[in-house]
Amino acid sequence: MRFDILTLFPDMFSSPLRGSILGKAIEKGIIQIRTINIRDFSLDKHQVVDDSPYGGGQGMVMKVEPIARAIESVKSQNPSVRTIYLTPQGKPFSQDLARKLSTQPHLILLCGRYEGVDERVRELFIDEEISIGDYVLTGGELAAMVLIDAVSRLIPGVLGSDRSAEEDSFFNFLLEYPQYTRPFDFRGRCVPEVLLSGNHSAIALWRRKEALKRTSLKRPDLLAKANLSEEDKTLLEEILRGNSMDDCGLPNRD
Ligand code: 4FV
Repeated sequence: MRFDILTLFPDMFSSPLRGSILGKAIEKGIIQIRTINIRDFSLDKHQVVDDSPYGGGQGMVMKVEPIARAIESVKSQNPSVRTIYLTPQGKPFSQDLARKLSTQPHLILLCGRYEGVDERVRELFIDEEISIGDYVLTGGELAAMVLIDAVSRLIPGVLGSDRSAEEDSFFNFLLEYPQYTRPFDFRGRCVPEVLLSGNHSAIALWRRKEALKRTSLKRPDLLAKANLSEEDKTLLEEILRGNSMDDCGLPNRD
């Protein structure tokens, strides 16, 4: 998968995308990331890329021409590339949307700055607007990195085993079950015995129950979207009846 990132700050992408899993995926050629400096497409002798808003008001607006040329420079190589604009006005980013985007071979990510882009950029060039959350950033770059990270790890070969993406939180709209590793007992807090039982069906049941419990406590809104089996519904009733102890005989903290 290829990402062409249109930005005024290409250096912001150097380290975050070079470390760890994404860095290896880039080395393996599974994903390609290219940053394109919008300023390079300004024909203005001072390479101006922003201007004051018509009608007055705060801040500056990104000019349409440099962005248009930058997008068309990519489209001249691949006319079918989809262009995404990261903006608070966009569709809320989600695991589901990440999964959909991970099927695309090539994406342009437009990172806004200042008060945003001239409206004609939207009208003429943007296929999809995506927001990473209801708050205002200084620029779309961090949002683009979030999107690249969440999408890339769903591409086969990026994560150690593709199975791990299937066990993600939100994979089927449930939060992930509690994870434990050594030591067994930390300051009197023990690892649930079932996890050491070797009984895989009992472990799977415990994990399912914990995922349901956690989701019903922390994100009940997700339960409505989760495709719950009949067994899940029975487990949920048990959970809502609320009678479970932890393995040190202590009442469950959560
Ligand atoms: C944003 C978000 C975001 C708005 C003004 C950039 C900033 C500045 N992008 N999800 N939330 N963008 O706050 O994607 O141009």
